[in-house]
Amino acid sequence: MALAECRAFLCNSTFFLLFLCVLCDGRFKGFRKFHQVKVLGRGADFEEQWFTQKLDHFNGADSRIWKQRYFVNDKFHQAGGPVFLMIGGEGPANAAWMENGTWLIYAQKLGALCLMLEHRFYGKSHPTVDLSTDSLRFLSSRQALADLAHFRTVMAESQGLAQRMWVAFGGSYPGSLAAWFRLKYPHLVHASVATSAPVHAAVNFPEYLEVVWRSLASENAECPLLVKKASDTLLERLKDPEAWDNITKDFRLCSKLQLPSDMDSAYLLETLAGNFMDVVQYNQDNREFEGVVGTNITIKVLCGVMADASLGGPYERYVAVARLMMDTFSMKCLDTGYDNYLRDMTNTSWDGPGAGGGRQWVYQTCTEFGFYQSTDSPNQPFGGFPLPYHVKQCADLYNVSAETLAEAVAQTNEYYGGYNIHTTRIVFPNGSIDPWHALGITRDVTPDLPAVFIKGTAHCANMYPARSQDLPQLTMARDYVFILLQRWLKQ
Ligand SMILES: *[C@@H]1O[C@H](CO)[C@@H](O)[C@H](O)[C@H]1NC(C)=O
Ligand SMILES: *[C@@H]1O[C@H](CO)[C@@H](O)[C@H](O)[C@H]1NC(C)=O
Ligand SMILES: *[C@@H]1O[C@H](CO)[C@@H](O)[C@H](O)[C@H]1NC(C)=O
Ligand SMILES: *[C@@H]1O[C@H](CO)[C@@H](O)[C@H](O)[C@H]1NC(C)=O
Ligand SMILES: *[C@@H]1O[C@H](CO)[C@@H](O)[C@H](O)[C@H]1NC(C)=O
Ligand SMILES: CC(=O)N[C@H]1CO[C@H](CO)[C@@H](O)[C@@H]1O
Repeated sequence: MALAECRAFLCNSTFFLLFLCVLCDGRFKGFRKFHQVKVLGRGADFEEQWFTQKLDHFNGADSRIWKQRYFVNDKFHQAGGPVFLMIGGEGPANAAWMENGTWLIYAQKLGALCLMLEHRFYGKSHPTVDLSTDSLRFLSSRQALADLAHFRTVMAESQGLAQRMWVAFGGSYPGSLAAWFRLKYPHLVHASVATSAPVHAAVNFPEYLEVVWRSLASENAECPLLVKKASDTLLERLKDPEAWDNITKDFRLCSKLQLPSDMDSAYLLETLAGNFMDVVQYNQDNREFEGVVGTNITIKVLCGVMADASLGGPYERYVAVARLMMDTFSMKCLDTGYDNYLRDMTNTSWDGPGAGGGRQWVYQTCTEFGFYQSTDSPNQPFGGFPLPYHVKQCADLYNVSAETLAEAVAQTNEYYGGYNIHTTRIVFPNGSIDPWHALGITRDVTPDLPAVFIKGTAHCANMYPARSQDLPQLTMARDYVFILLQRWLKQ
């Protein structure tokens, strides 16, 4: 997404959950929902390039093609050096990564050529004329991996890079793709760095909010308890229509609260819980270079508000958190109507409000991964958005039934192997604060499939540029990945 488009979208939207233009995203449903993250756009020095790609890699009789966006940084490239391929994910590829990021430090030391390929259906990589469910049939991780394979093959031939060692990088969903690229195409990719990668698909992912509890508790044991009290009070008040006027004012809702269905209350409650989920997922990640606003809102800041008795009881503090987030992202009001959400998410236009990635990513969750962050566990602070709320969206948005979803998720694990990954030369960094580690590889599978556990860090922390205040274990993790790469590039 170009800077101007990105801004225009953010400014015009009354959509609460805004989209971001980053790589290690995690935003959309699953990788948290659509984020209330503002992105200014960086990396403008890197020219967009276009690669001719097949629409359907799994049908030899289908010759349709489209143009896929990619970026190149040859600043560090030395003759005979490796080729680093950064895998794009569930949002526009952000060229800021061509300018900053740990992978570039490795590239500099190893003389690597750096490429980044945008994921089909996101950003400017449009394989079809629209986002109808008929078009979205061509959106899957398998097609995306085949895109990567074809890109790798053609670039190797045309640029004389066939004898080079290729290394795949990715964080979050693209981290899984980096692992699966090595797994499914071992002849094309020599090694992978799969950061914060959920390799196991699951319809229900209640562990996400359990980690949110623990991550809040790691700041202050009282913090998640206060959040739970506030959330319980809100749930109680929602039962009384007389209280709805106050709730409307408290949370600055765009229109007077009405709750015609369970979906509406679930959507409201999930939106408000999202304030905490987003902050936990990206706690202290060094994302400024991506142009992300609001990175100074940390777990410490939220727990500070929750502990501030001068604001009133836990409910009033929860309200204060919601207002802090809205002020940070310059949002005038919060649109929490499920109908509006459906209207936006069923718009099939590339100019539509869901096209920033939301409509596409939720489709992938409904047809491949699930990853629904439900409130089904007793050991988490929130209430009111159980699994059926998430599953029903698959039917409402794409006519995908609960049975079809369950089969699709099982098939994803059958196809990739889930935790039971059999290959070599993949490193799996994970952060203890990051809720996604619950679906990741967190223990060495074999000496050739090592995990790197980073205590105290959030989603994809090791991918971001180093800072002086980084935890020593984060610095060590970056160094360890480098040592592995050095070793593997000699094999
Ligand atoms: C709404 O808030 C006002 C002021 O905070 C309070 O006096 C009133 O009792 C509340 N109304 C309901 C129905 O809870
Ligand atoms: C990003 O890279 C540019 C150019 O190398 C540099 O000036 C800037 O300080 C970097 N930003 C971060 C956050 O590392
Ligand atoms: C975050 O940074 C912005 C801009 O620098 C500042 O206005 C705001 O007060 C900061 N918020 C917190 C909670 O520190
Ligand atoms: C989809 O979104 C576009 C851009 O916002 C808008 O012009 C169009 O009317 C919307 N389509 C429908 C069916 O609502
Ligand atoms: C939804 O899916 C069902 C079962 O596959 C099918 O019979 C029905 O026609 C579909 N409805 C729409 C609107 O596509
Ligand atoms: C939270 C978690 O599961 N962390 C694991 C990450 O991986 C290391 C192995 O390098 C394990 O020791 C940690 O337990």
